[in-house]
Amino acid sequence: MSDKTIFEKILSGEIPCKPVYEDEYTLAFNDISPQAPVHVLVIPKNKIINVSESQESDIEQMGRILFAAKKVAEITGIIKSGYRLVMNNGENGGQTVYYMHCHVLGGRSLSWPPG
Ligand code: DGP
Repeated sequence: MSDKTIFEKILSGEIPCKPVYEDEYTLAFNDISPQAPVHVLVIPKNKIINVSESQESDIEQMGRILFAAKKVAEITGIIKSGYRLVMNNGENGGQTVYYMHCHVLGGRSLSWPPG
């Protein structure tokens, strides 16, 4: 039985996806269940489970995720209007896929605080 997460299957090409943005370190693609007009996920190409499990050696990779999120905001046209970056972490944080991902949400006014 495979214990690969869905995002590892996307990275390996096992599950097809149309990238919104891709570089040497990251891949960004539309969320399957969009919560806003723009809802893109940015994942690192090297596995990190979440912020809690991250190591000092992951620092550059995590910075790359944020920079890729900015690229996604440019590509999707929300860079000027504003957007939200979310990283759900662990059970109470609402993380369902245990492979680090940054939600890029925009295209409408987002409320605060989150539920
Ligand atoms: P989180 O709750 O933060 O772990 O978010 C996981 C997100 O992943 C959730 O918004 C739905 C999305 N997702 C789950 N499975 C798939 C998939 O197969 N394809 C895509 N594109 N997104 C997925």
